[in-house]
Amino acid sequence: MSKISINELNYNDADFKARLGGFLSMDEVADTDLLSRVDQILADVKKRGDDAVIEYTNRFDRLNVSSISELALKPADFEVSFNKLNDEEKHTLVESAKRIRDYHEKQSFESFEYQDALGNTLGQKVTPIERVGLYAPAGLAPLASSVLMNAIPAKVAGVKDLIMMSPSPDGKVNDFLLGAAHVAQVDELYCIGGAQAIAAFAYGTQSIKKVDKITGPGNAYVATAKQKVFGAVGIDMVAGPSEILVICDGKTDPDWIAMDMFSQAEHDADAQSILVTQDAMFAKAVIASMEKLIDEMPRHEIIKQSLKDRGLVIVVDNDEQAIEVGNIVAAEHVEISVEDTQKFVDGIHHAGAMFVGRYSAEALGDYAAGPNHVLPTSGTTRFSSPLSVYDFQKRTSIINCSQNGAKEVAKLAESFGYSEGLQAHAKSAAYRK
Ligand code: HSO
Ligand code: ZN
Repeated sequence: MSKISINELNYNDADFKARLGGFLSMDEVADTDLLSRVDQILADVKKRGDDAVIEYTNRFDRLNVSSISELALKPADFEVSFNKLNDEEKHTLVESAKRIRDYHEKQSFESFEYQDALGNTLGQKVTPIERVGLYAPAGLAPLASSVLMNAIPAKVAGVKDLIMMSPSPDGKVNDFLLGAAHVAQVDELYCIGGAQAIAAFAYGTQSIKKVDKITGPGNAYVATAKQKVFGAVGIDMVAGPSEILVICDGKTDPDWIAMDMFSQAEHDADAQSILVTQDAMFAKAVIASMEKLIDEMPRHEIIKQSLKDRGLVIVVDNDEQAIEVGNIVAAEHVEISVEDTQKFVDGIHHAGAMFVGRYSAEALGDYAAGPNHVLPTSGTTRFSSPLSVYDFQKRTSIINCSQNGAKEVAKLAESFGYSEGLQAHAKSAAYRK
């Protein structure tokens, strides 16, 4: 009896693109119950502040606190958590953080200024966002790597106050997660989770100052709350389930490819792993590897479910078809496990991150290669980019006209004002002629 069930497609199937499209879209079932509970929590925290946050936290995390200060941790507290880690854990956090910092230091918008021919000075002033809220889920798989991936670009951008919220169910904190907060130089942490954390970030309370932007992953409550508070504050992105598309020429060890597919599938049952290859025998070999390796996986149930519902093995005839499929899927992660990688790097235009060559497993990038692992999902790579230093900066335009330089610009503006029927604009400009 086979343990793995995965969907198989061939580029030459008559209805190939329609079937592929069917696997890519997820049915969006609006959970009206969840939506109204989130609405209620947001409204309640907005109205009652600290008291509401304390009540929800006590109820959902089974605590018994009477003030926000009992939920607050300072950098010295996360340092205590860091010091409890063993040497390997400490090294992992410190070295990964260093690599992530090195990469992100290459990013950032630059301020500039130039003089036009008329003698006006025009420019752009870059300013970091002042106060950022970073959410980190606790629960089954607290992702310390996500703390690094969110906090480091914020700090590189120059964010002054980086406030983290993460729940402490039954009063338990995760030392590895807090250790990551220490390494990433988080400024303050509240043990608050769920929609109540997002509400406190967005609206502020008597004890918690509101932030300007919220980033970081979370469960359905957190994700929904983030979408709803957008406008009052900025948010990073609306993340869907994680995806990987692996293109392989059949010459990589099938165990490696099977494990790369598993690494995506183990995130959750909605995650998607897709293999594209010209070698039908290799496709079979990867499935055989999956059969062999699945029992070793503690999260085998999630993996099997994900592969069954959303996993795909696609056989194509040539590189061009593989590239076309890559561009249709527009995946969050694209692994290019082939000899001649450049053709694929050049040909695939829609991908959150590319993992080039047989040694670049997605897992390396998830944790420690350097680039950010917060990536656009669900085909949004067509128009958006990985989380970066740019997301924690904003730009202000500078317009500094001299008396002489203003004259010509004012004539244009005056004329524009009349054409748009905006008299005051036209006159205001004309005074400067
Ligand atoms: N693959 C996830 C990131 C992650 N993986 C965190 C493990 N931990 C989204 O890119
Ligand atoms: Zn991952």
